[in-house]
Amino acid sequence: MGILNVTPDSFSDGGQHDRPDAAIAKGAAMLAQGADILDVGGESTRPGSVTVPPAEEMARIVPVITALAARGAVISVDTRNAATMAAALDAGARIINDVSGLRHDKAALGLVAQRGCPVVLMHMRGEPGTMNTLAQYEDVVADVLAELTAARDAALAAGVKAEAIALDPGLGFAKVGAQNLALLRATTRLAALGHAVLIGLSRKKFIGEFGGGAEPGKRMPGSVAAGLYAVAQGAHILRVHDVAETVQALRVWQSLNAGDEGAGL
Ligand code: HH2
Repeated sequence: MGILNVTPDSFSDGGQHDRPDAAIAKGAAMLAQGADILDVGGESTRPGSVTVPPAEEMARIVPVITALAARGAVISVDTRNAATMAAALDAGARIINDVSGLRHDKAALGLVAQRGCPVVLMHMRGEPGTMNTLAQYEDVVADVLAELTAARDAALAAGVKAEAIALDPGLGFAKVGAQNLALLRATTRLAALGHAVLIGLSRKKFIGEFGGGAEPGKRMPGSVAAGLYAVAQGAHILRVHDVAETVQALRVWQSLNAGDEGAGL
C-alpha cells in the first residue's frame, strides 16, 4: 500500500504533492513501482496535527481519487469522516482506512456496513492532538488487542462482514518508543484474530529512535527492515512511502523463502 498524502502538513511527505496533478503523478509512479493499493488521505493525523473540515478534505482528495481510479488503481481512502468516505467511494475508492477504527464519526459504522466495502480498523486513543498523552498501558499488547477487538465487534454488530475487516495496531498512535516494538513483535497474535493485518510504520518516529536518530526522510532502510520483520510475523499489507524499495526487499525475501529454484544450481 503506497501512501499518497494530499496534504500540506504530513510529517514526512507533507506539501510534496498537495496539488492534484502532482498527487496523480505520484500515485501513478507508485503503481508502476509495484504498489497494489494507493492510500489517499487529505488530513494529516500526525501527533498534534490540526483537524481538517470534511469539505476541505474532500476537495483535496476527490479529484485525485477520480483520476487514479480511472486508471484502474485500487484505492483506499484514509479518513475519519463518514461524508468523506461516501464521497471517496463515489469517486472510485474501494477500501476505507479509518485511523479511529470507525469511532470518530457516528455515521461511519453504518455507512461502511451499507456500502459493503472492505475497511481497515486501526487502533488509537483520543485524537491526534492528544493521543500521545494516552500512551499508558497495563500491558500494551493485551490492551491494544482488547481495544481493537472491541472496535471489530462494533463493526460486526453494525453489519460489516468479518472478511471485509483488516486490523492495524496503529504504530505511533498513542504509542511511544518501545511500545511500538512490542506491538510489532506481537503481529502473530494480532493475525490470530483471523483478519488481514495492516502495518503502518513507514518513516515513523520510533524508526528514527531505534535507528540512530535519522530524520523522517532518511528512515527508509529502517522502515524496510521493520516491514520485512512484520511480514515474517504474519502481516499482510504494509503501508509505505518508499514503494520501489519495499517491493524490491519483499521480492528478494520471498525468493529466499520460496527456495524453489530447482536442482543443479
Ligand atoms: N499512519 C498514518 C496515517 N494513516 N493508517 C493506517 N491504517 N495505519 C497507519 O499506521 C497510519 C494510517 C500516519 O502516517 P502518514 O500518513 O505518513 O502521516 P500523516 O498522518 O502526517 O499524514
